Amino acid sequence: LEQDLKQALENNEMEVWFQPIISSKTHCIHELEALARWRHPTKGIIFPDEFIPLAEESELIISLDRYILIHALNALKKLRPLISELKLSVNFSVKTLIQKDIVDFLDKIFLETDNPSSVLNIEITETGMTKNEKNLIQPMEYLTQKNIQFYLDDFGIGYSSLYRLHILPVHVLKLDRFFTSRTGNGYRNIVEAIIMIAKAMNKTIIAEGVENDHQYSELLNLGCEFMQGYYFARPMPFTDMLKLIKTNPRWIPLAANN
Ligand code: G
Ligand code: MN
Repeated sequence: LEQDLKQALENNEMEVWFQPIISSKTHCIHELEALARWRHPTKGIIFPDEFIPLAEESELIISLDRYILIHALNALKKLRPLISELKLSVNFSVKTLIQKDIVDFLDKIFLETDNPSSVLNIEITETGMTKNEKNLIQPMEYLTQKNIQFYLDDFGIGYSSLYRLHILPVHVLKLDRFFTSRTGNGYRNIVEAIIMIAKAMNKTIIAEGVENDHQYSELLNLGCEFMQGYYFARPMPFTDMLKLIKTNPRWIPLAANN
């Protein structure tokens, strides 16, 4: 599979799909998350949970992250005339972020794709952070000065160190789908506490994996400002995203893509 994956990048089998992140109250599109999808010649669409862990074991993850970033920024350039301040979230491995040439690489890509650096949010997970904590601070602070924001992905199920939240320039916590799906199931207090911690630390919360009306209203009542999930829209290829934005320039009709 690893050899397959290397070839997939060379043969452009890797696609970027987009899922909107929605403002809870207005249902306006706040930004888009870029998600990797592998269109395998014989196996069909393969989801990232099947190939990211593998890619993480090698240096392949760096090429993959960079590939997704370039393709997503090219797509964003085409969408920005429709929603002028539209932003993009891209998932990065810690490995990708601590590459020595990361700043030069990003500068070059912003120039080539004709996007300002401020359009980009970088999502990172806590996996791999413990080993590389010290090496992370410098690139994160430098990129923050270029108005790139950092999101902590899958928050609540990993290490979720409050100390780390304090020392790293993280702007947003993405509440893991695990909690979103259990708001009515004994986890409401934890979700409420996470939202309070975020507010106290001056960070924004995005709830991932919102799938139904019940989860939506619970999270809204708990003060969660932004949401993402099948309830609003599924991840979709660029052409579908373009169509959706053209017909609904600012807001997402509920279950537009279900
Ligand atoms: O690790 P990260 O949180 O970036 O992964 C996001 C993944 O979750 C994507 O592959 C995406 O397709 C999937 N996803 C997005 N919204 C939902 C949802 O509402 N329900 C479920 N089950 N999965 C979702
Ligand atoms: Mn993510």
